[in-house]
Amino acid sequence: MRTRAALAVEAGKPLVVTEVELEGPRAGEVLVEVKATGICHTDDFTLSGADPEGLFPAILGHEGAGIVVDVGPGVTSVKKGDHVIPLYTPECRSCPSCLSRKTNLCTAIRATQGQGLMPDGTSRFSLNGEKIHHYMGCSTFSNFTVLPEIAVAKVNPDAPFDKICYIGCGVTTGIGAVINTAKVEMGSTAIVFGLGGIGLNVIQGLRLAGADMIIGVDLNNDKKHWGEKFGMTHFVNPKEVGDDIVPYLVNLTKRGADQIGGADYTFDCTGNTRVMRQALEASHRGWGKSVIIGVAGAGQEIATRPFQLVTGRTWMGTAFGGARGRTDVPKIVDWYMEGKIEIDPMITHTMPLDDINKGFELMHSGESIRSVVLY
Ligand code: NAD
Ligand code: AHE
Ligand code: ZN
Repeated sequence: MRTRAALAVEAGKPLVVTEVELEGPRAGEVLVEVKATGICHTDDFTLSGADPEGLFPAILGHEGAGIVVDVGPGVTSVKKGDHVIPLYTPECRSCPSCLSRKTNLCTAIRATQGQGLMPDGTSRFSLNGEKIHHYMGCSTFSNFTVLPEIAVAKVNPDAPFDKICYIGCGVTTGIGAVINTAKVEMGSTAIVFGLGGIGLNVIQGLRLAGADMIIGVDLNNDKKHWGEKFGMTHFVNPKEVGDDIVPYLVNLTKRGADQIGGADYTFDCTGNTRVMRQALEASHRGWGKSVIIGVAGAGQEIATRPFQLVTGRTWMGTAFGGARGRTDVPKIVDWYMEGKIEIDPMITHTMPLDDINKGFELMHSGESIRSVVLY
């Protein structure tokens, strides 16, 4: 079949909206009509050329929601008409990682996914006979896409596509980082660096978990009212604090008789390696946990004095908020439907596929929290 898609032709160039060829689902695969897709900073990161796994030409997009319109031989867990969210972290439930119960990082198809291919090592997308790469196993910047059965979560059919697409990455990553990865307890203190589409979901996750003090850090003062909307109690703009933000944050979080500062939990949602170090060093001596969510470009490295770890801080990271997609994503959709979590206000802009590049511009200018493309 032919489908309309936004094609990433080469790094650093705007996407080109065009018709491409899409082959139907093979064994164990499903064809999904994508109804809506968010634009995540990671799409921008890959399009910029900074992603060591970035391949071109490709169809980017990994934050979608849609309907199963066809299934290949042997598919048993979903059928035509089911509403689904594509999963860039699949859940096969039989690989050593899934069976370990220690990680959400299913390894069943990770190797081919990283090569922009389906599990059988081929692509379903092409243009004039030339192969187009899949992206993060999802390629939701195409109106129709093919996914492995293990990479779709079946969700409540009453849930609106234009909102729940965000659960395909941002919402789950932010809330999951708090609940699954950091395991934040009631009464905790926390610092969130970067109040964009991910950081605000970390904040709403912290509110859900019952954190007492939730400090948001962003270079953009417009993010103050955004953070406050979802539970932030204090806002800090590093540009207004001076050279080193760490002593400032440690002082702000001083509690208890010994007056040792530092937050119980800190989260990097910027992808900036300097900020990652600040986040670690602003966590509490003895027990602070610092979670890296942001994705850094090829060749970048993190650094700190080992003494920071010797004195009891833990540096950790999370992908997709530690969520097991087929198990956890339907539950998060239900939380949204039950009013337990907010999504609507964070979707600040919607647009047709033809205007997808506008969504990237809004991200760069800091005007949007999330832009969603509606097919
Ligand atoms: P975004 O562009 O919406 O938000 C980034 C925010 O960080 C902006 O508000 C910006 O002003 C702020 N910021 C930038 N530099 C800063 C600095 N030096 N100090 C303080 N604030 C700063 O991006 P997003 O969609 O929220 O994504 C955030 C990061 O998370 C990206 O690196 C993205 O690739 C990554 N990400 C990771 C996962 C995962 O599973 N680990 C999932 C989704 C996104
Ligand atoms: N390909 C990059 C890393 C990109 C990355 O870390 N991706 C996250 C999801 S970001 C979603 O917006 C992820 O899931 N990582 C785990 C994985 O298996 O890819 C690189 O540096 O090579
Ligand atoms: Zn993402």
